[in-house]
Amino acid sequence: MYRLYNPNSGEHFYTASGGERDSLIHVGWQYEGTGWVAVEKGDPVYRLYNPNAGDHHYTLNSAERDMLVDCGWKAEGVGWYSDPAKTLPVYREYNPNAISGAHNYTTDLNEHEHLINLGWRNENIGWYALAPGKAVVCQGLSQLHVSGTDLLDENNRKVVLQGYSTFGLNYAPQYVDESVFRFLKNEMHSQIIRLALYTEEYGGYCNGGNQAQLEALIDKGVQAAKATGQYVIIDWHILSDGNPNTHLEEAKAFFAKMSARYKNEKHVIYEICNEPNGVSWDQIRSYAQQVIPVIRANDPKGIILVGTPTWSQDVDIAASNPLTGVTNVMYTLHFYAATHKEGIRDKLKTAHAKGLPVFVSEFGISSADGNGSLDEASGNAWMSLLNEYGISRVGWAVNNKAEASSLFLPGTSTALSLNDLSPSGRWFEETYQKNYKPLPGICPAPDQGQDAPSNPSTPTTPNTPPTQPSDPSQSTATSGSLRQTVTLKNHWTSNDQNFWQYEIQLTNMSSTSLSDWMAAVTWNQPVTIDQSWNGQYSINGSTLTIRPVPYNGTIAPGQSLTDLGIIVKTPASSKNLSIQ
Ligand code: IDC
Repeated sequence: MYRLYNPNSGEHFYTASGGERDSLIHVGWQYEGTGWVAVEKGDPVYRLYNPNAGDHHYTLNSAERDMLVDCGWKAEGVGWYSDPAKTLPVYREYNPNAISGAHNYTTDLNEHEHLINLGWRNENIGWYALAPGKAVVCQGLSQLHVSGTDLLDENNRKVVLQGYSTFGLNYAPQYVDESVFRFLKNEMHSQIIRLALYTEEYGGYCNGGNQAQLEALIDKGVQAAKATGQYVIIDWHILSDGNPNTHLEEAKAFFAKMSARYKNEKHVIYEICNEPNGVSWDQIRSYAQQVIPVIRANDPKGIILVGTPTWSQDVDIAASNPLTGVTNVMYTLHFYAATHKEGIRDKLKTAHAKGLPVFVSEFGISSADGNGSLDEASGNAWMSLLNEYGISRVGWAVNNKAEASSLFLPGTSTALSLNDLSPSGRWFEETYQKNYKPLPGICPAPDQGQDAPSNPSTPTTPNTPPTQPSDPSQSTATSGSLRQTVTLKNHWTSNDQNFWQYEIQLTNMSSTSLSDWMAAVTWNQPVTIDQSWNGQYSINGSTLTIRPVPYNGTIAPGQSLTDLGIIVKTPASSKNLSIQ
């Protein structure tokens, strides 16, 4: 049974069909080897599909199948067979926080127990297998390539990278360090680090900087990125030297050296001019047409990023006359959200419509000068568009300078913690956490997953499915076709009592209408009701039962009741109320 993973919904899916496997891989599912070996004939395991949640469910129990069909699930026939000799149990667990991908199935007892410790519900044995499966491990960083407007990995899966730019290597070399890069990856959800090598600024590569030292720092950064599993950009950071041709010869010599050194490193990306300014696209184009062949002479594949006019804003102009005869090239767009808004987004829309591959190799939510006030709303509007187009993004900058775009607060050291984050750093951490898409890694070809396990008694270790972080102020549960979401909206103390206000949302997940519904909420301790609305509420100890009032007794298919709510009280000493 092939096992596949959908990084968008978190669902694992199992199929015996190689054709179905391949078509799912083609649309972005990750191949994870085999889940188990099934018998060819035995007890049927039914496969069902929930068109609302986009989720599959599998069961041996025909009564459970029929009940789900009544609730609107689609029966998809027999998925596979369970071994009547009960050779090897396939355990089933349920994640109460997930809407889709809520079940996991495994023959590995360790995985089963691990998930239960993480808060999954034990649903015991789903069915029986003949032998364990064989997980494939996808690891390492895949060589990327450009296709249309997209960045794809070696398995042609779409990749959207997010990460951070160092500050100028000449100014802040101390952040080029494996421990810092590890912090950015583990705590700030980074997958790519940009090494900003200023050319003309004080102490830059073409302005008195110690070139050997700067190159050693780049090498340290390239190695640290690799050691922490991140891509890395070598950024020729022109800025006050607005015309890239000013240092054309130095750029050619530099990229000849870099590409010779890193031609076999799949994680290295070259950015040949940060922010051209006061110069036409024709001049930048001519520069690029000379520097790119220098890189290609050594490294035929590495991604190359090319700056665009007006501090890398005019992607629309580049799109009207892109480079020719080059491959794996993308064009950069930079924005600082407090300054650059709809007008620059329109340029991106124009460029995207013309098929220009765009990479946001630098951005911030401060003003264009890297300082001033932050505009998170504008930053969020930018994120939606980048997400819609699947454009990779790199934030400015890993530093503790007293300016708004620094990720870390002034005075903090390089022994970083999340307490060191500036307001901009906090926005990046939260935004990147929300948008995180795991890197797929280099996966063995599917056929290798067909091998019979060499030692059937050794349990395989399939990748652990993602657990949705449980939000203590919200709880979601589904019972039959009713999904309930209970959200803590407010909490206050008055007259020596704690008051907790909840909003309750009920959704009919089925395709038939639901009447005489009943919902229940259980807390970790007894509560009493202070106020309630739009339902009949009764408390028994720590359990609340909700039944309809005359005007909301029926919920149409797919519809929600959103106006139910309650305020409950606990004694002053009971400060930790949580939903079970
Ligand atoms: C800025 C730094 C600032 C420094 C200046 C010149 O934040 O402390 O004084 O460079 O060395 C860019 C550039 C990037 C700028 C950044 C903020 O690529 O080098 O860094 N910015 O001004 N483009 C738009 C904004």
